[in-house]
Amino acid sequence: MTRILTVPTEPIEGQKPGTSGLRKKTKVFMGPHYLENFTQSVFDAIGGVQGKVLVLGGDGRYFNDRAVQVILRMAAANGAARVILGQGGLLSTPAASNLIRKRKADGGVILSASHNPGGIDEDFGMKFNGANGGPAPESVTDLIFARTLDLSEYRILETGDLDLTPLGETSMGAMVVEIVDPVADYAELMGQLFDFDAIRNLFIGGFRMRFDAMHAVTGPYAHEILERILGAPEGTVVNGTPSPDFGGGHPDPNPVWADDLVEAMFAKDAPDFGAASDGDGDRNMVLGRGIYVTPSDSLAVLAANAHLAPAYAGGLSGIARSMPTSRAADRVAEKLGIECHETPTGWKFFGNLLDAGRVTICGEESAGTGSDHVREKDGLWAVLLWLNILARRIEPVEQIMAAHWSQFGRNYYSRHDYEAVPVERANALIQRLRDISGDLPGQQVQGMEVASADDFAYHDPVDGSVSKNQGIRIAFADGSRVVLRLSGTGTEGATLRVYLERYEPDPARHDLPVEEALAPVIAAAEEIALIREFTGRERPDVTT
Ligand code: VG1
Ligand code: CO
Repeated sequence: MTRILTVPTEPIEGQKPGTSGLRKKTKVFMGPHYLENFTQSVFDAIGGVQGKVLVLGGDGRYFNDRAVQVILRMAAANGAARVILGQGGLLSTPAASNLIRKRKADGGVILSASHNPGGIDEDFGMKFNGANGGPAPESVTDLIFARTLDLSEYRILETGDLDLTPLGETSMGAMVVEIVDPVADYAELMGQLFDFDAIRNLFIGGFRMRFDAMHAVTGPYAHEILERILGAPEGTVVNGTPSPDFGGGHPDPNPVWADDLVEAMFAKDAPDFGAASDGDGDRNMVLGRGIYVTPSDSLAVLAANAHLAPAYAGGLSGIARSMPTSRAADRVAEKLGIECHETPTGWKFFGNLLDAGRVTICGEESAGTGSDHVREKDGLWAVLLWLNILARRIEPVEQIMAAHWSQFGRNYYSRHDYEAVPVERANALIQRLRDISGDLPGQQVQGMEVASADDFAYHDPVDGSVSKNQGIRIAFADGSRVVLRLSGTGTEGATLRVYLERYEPDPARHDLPVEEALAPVIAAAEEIALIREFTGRERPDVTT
């Protein structure tokens, strides 16, 4: 017997989606009505789910399994026709995006706090993607938030748990639940985009790779695609079994949290290629033997070489990058004579450009790259595009980077994060920069002249919407740049991100240590923004 319950509730404060969905401490999400309120608000904000088809899955972190049961019961009680669920409640973010598009679903719910650690004392998250497979735009997240503030009841089916294991159709009340292999459709899509034969031959030729899935959701995808389909030797994928707390680690593919991989790639017997992905599989880190490729450079190199992969052989329509991402990709767009767009941080801002066919490849400095094949950034996609390029160019990564820099110049780049800063102090730092930005142009700082300074506002060229206060940009006359913004994904205090960039055209100066190349820019950021004074910190917590 199943029965629809209408449960009275009250608005819960703070359910405002950030850069990528709602992220909170797991215990907050587990609190009374918390998940239920947010889920009902999402359903209401999109005009209800009566008769609709939804995709559902998550990155397998602690509480994923429980949350899936609640969302299924609420979808059924709200009249959804069908939920397409990843087996075991698992789906990587790009795989969910693909399923929404492929199955023409009305949208999807992805349970993840991405690169944030998982566990009962760590983080949980939930995001909603629309029918194009992409993260809900601000217009929708604003409606969701507004609904959380006047919600008075939610609907949920009174029924037992569903077994999430058997593939195929089952039902919950009047709703069909279709449990699908989380990997199959995604692997098929990758096979359509890339030259799998060329990559297979690369591995047959003895090419060695190490892929670190960081105990997160891409493990099963990487085992299947890299080892089983492409023939990389077993053991290529490490940390490939998803665990609810990501093995106690931080599933963030950067040189700090994936230091094991960095060590392996800088060792004497290092493999030819190294890569890692994050909690929900949308980020990637790429390394060659003895070289780390910054995400901003990776975007530029992928764009410059994408034509070597079948899906992009006809060329790219345009490139988009998030504002703090280095301007290396802009130089590639210029050479290719294609559109180049600068958008606010967060993948949701790429959706309109991709839907309109104005850009093919997008990227973010935070290790996200993707294309118009889905509407999310896609970690394994980036790794496979790199492999496709390596299979065609037969050159070490280091050589590919050197050639790229000598052709386009090098954008030295680094990001400094100050975590868990008191919110008022972080806000005060940004507010002060807003106030003084008008006076900065023309000033000399550390021997560099400020060319422009503003608080970035994005005017979406497709739907005309405007997104203000997206971060302080300070550009110098020599091509250097400092960007400062506050994170929208943290769950404790404020995280100040300082993005540092310096352009170096001279190939004789492309081998400098990054900190050395950026020294004047780092000093200029401090001089202008008074970071030490406002944060009370001597140095950043994380440098990537
Ligand atoms: C961070 C990154 C941003 C990324 C977002 C979601 O946001 O900077 O580039 O889109 O995380 O990625 P913020 O607001 O903390 O800087 V994921 O892989 O965490 O969904
Ligand atoms: Co992610």
